[in-house]
Amino acid sequence: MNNFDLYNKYASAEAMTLADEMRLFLTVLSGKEVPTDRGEDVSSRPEPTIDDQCAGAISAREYWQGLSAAVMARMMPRWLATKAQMGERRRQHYMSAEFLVGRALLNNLVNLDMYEEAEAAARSLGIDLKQVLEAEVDPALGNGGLGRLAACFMDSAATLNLNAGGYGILYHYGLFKQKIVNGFQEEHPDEWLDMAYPFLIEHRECAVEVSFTDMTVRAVPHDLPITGYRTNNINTLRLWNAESIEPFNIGLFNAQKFNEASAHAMHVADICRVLYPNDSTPDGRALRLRQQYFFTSASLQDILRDFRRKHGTNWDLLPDYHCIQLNDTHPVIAIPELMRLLIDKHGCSWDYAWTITRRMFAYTNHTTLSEALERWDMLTLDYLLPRVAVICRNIDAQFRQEMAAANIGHNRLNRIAPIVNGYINMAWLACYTAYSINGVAAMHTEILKCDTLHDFYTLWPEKFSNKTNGVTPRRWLRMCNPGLSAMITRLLGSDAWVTNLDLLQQLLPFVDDPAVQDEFLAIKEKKKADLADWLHKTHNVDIPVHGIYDIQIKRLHEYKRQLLYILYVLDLYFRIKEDGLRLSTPQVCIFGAKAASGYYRAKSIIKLINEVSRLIAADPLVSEQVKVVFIPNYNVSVAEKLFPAADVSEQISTTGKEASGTGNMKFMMNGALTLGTPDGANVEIAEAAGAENVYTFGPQIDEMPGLMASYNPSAAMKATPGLERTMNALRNGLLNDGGTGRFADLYRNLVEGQNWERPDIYYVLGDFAAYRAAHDRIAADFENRREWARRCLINIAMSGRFSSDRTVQDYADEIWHLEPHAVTLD
Ligand code: 26Q
Repeated sequence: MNNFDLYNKYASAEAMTLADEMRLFLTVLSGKEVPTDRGEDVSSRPEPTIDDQCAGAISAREYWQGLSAAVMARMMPRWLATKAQMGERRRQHYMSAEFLVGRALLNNLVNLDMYEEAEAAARSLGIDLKQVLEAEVDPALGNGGLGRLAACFMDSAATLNLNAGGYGILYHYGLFKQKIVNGFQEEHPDEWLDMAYPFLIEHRECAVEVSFTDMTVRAVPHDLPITGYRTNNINTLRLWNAESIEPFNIGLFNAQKFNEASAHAMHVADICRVLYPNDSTPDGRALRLRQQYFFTSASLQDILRDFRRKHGTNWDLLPDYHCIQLNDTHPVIAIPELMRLLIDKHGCSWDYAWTITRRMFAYTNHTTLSEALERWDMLTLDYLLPRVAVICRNIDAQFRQEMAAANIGHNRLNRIAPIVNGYINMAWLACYTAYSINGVAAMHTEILKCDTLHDFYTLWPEKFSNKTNGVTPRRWLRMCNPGLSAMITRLLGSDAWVTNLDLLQQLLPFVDDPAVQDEFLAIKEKKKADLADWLHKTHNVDIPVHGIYDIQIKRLHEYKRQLLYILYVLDLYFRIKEDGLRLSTPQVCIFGAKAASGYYRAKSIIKLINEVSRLIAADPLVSEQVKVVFIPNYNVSVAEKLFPAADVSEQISTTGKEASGTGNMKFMMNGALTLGTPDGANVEIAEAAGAENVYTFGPQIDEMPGLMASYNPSAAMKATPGLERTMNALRNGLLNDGGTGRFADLYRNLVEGQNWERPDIYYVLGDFAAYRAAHDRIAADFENRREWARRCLINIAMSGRFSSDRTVQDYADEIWHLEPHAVTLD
């Protein structure tokens, strides 16, 4: 019996209490006897030792498993009703290599209005619900903003009653689990699936086959239910797992060739092992291409099968019933694959297939960094997927013909044709084929139109639109900040804001009220205390509760400039130690970031943050005013503890480089003030909150080209008082990089340039003075607590437009053309 049958059985059984259901699943899944409430205080139950667990004691994670299974059983009738009622309707599919969904249990309890019931059920079995929730391990299915955006969109689509689903990959170890050893990042496999994950249901009967030159793989779907807030609609995120058709070669095995017997199955399993294998080698690149083709081909086969069952072979109706949003270039290989399936499997002509394909796809761009625009060597494609390669060449030839007919010059053609110099550019392929192209913040879309995708914009301006990102207020406010949520609900007289975030503007009449300001400050203080407590318990790190919590959390990248922040802190160290500066309020500088495993300089920056932290901790005078904390293994559940505790939101990318940012929006909703460059969505945040309620520094986007052309970092360093002293600490031995030369490399890269590269291409030293001045203004402004609170409250009140409900509604209206349907239960 698989999970699905199990859940259905209990779903259809007579009404049981949640506690009974939880007990039942707990018994079945753990094979242990479940104790009942003995009237003890459950809030501080110690986690049983492994020995005790072997002897029958139940771990918090087992309780989590039992409760999650019980919640799944409760969801089944709605999930089945959604599938039944949405079956004949137009459907949108979000294809993405990442879905950073985060923990599922609390999210579902809140959405289904089951929190209190679950609290009581847990208590009756002798455990505290909070402990159960903390035992959940994050699914490791994404790495950064693009993956989290996909998860927020799933949440909003379900809440808005839209018939929208997701397709992705079931990574077994996700990205990696980050440990910090001696200040250095270490990567370890993230075994999030080590224990059965109750929210996934395998649908073996829906498996399809995906073929490469050297292997045919069975793609088995695993479905994750996506609940909406207080609605019956439950959408589906379908994640594909790769299996070998033959688990091992029995002939080889019987010939004692044990390794060889399993080698093929291992190669197949590699497809789903990790997110973004190191792509610095050709083998790594080929594996990434395999992943992309694997999940997009399986998903298209799934869509076509569904269509054929309902509408037969009337393929020109396909775009009326299905549309596909491509989350960046990662799933763009779906375009030639749909052509292949329509032509080779379903007998369509090229022209017929092309007309259909062009009406199916919409493309979202998430970056203007040229190194992140994916290009594949046609030789790799020829080897792995020869038929797809032929189709790509045909598309390229067709594009060139169309352009020649439109008198597009040769030079321009060779800039924008899908295949140039033996490489296929997936963004160009998407721009040619998709009926819609969008950027993720107003400024980003302008850069696409004027620069990155300018040629396509002149050809097809009507394809382009902006869809500024958003984040789900359920997870990022209602769930992670119950105290603030309760205050908002009380002041507004209703909790309607949870699904209509623009209502937060009704907070405006209260922002000048000292009682409300004080209440906000008390809620913030409590969240800081919670964070400090958690850091103490889990990482043995102590931070002052009464500090300015100044937080930078995001993937580590040079353009995001964690280096600027840590250099500022190092500079602060010298100002306190040598210049007699005294801070009225301690500054707590918090970092969280994973660096791609092959990204050398990003890893150097992590080491530097940890060394500056150590330097300061060892100095009594400075350490009572400044604390630097690098939180290992930053992920969604850690983020949920950080956003509510923040005073200052660090959004300091080099202007023009951050497409949007979404952490900036989560900080704003939780009442932190943005310290940022006029980049990405920061611009819109400043517009919404008012320039006086954010700290913007640095040049405007149109000033950047001129500044960079004449930029001399060494001169900037010398012209900025104190900066030379700070920079020299990177190379005079004050900071210890373990003899690796990493800090000297950072210095050279900023000041001198190396390997024919210009120095400091991200303008760190150029922005340093303005950034430091902004920090100094913050330190002064923070002292006026009520005025500070007033500005935080204005930020919260004006954060409504950054709800992903607004974003998804815009996609639904302007790109997907979807009408809502509220599922009914009989
Ligand atoms: C590309 C080629 C080879 C290997 C890996 C990649 C790769 C992998 C992941 C390229 C990009 C990504 C992820 C990008 C990402 O997360 N972008 C962020 O998307 C957010 C949502 O739109 C924006 O808010 C951020 O500004 C943007 O950086």
